Amino acid sequence: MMGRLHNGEWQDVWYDTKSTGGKFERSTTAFRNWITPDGAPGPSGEGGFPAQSGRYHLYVSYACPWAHRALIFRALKGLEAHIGVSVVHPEMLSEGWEFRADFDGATGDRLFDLPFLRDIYTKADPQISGRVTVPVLWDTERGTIVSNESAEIIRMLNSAFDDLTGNRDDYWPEPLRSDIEEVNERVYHSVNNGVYKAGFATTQDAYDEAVGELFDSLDWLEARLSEKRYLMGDEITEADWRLFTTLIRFDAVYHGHFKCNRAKLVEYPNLWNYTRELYQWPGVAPTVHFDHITHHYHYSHETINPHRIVPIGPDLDLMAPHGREGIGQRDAA
Ligand SMILES: N[C@@H](CCC(=O)N[C@@H](CS)C(=O)NCC(=O)O)C(=O)O
Repeated sequence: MMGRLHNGEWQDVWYDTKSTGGKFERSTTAFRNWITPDGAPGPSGEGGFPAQSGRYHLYVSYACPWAHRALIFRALKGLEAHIGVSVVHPEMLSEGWEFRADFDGATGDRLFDLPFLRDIYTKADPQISGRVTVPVLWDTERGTIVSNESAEIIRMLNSAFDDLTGNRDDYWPEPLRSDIEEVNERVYHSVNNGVYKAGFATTQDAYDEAVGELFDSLDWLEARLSEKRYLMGDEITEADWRLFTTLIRFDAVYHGHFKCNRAKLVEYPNLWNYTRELYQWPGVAPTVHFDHITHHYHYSHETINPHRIVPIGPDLDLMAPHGREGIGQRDAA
């Protein structure tokens, strides 16, 4: 199974849920610096990471919902020509994420041709301890990791490169920030991470708690989206993109593999239409790779699916008209 780094050495261990009563707990992230327009320090970490074309590189998995956020923001903000990408192989096994390229879309390590993602972490810090996760935002000039926290990477991409690209679309608008944070908080704990808590639970109680909170939140979101076109109203924000990366994976992996099966996403009219609208948003569909998504989860989690059988479905019609145009308009009138 997968592992972690301890003082720069690879250890092959699965998540420890014994110490937490069968509950899955996601560990905190190590690199918390920020790219800013002029290299001034951001809200955490140190400065010295100015926005420059061609300087930064994103390491992602197409399977991973957290890495997917970063890929979406790279597309929405027109950063494809400015930030390169390397895509790991969807199988995350005893060596952790690998740069094998024998899967359609897996690129290998485009910067250093290293075999494993952990080699990027030890390049940044030879003594590092912790999990080796995607996404990773790499600085080619200083030869280190700027950040491996997707929530912060998307905020950098949202604005740091605006002078360079001229794209001033803002998914983190000042007047909505506290409302966005409030929704993010619930969505993170009960939905984005909630599906993992359900899937990785090793006691019935831990599963019951996670899956209960998950579906309470999906009901709440369904009601909210029956009145608002987007989570904050008429304007699409980061809150929507953070929710989207979980919803798009829901029926393909979380419903079956993670036992989140009280209902399917397609059974929620508003959530399903909303997911299709976001999927159809310019630039977004090419960031969604169901082959990587389906293969990764079913193949990598031996404790859940020991025979690594990758299921056949479902067949989702994501390009069907979403019909969301009129939602929320009555209130505005
Ligand atoms: N806080 C991180 C979490 C990223 C994360 O957990 N990524 C998963 C893939 S979906 C991973 O790389 N897991 C490997 C591991 O935990 O060892 C973020 O949002 O950027």
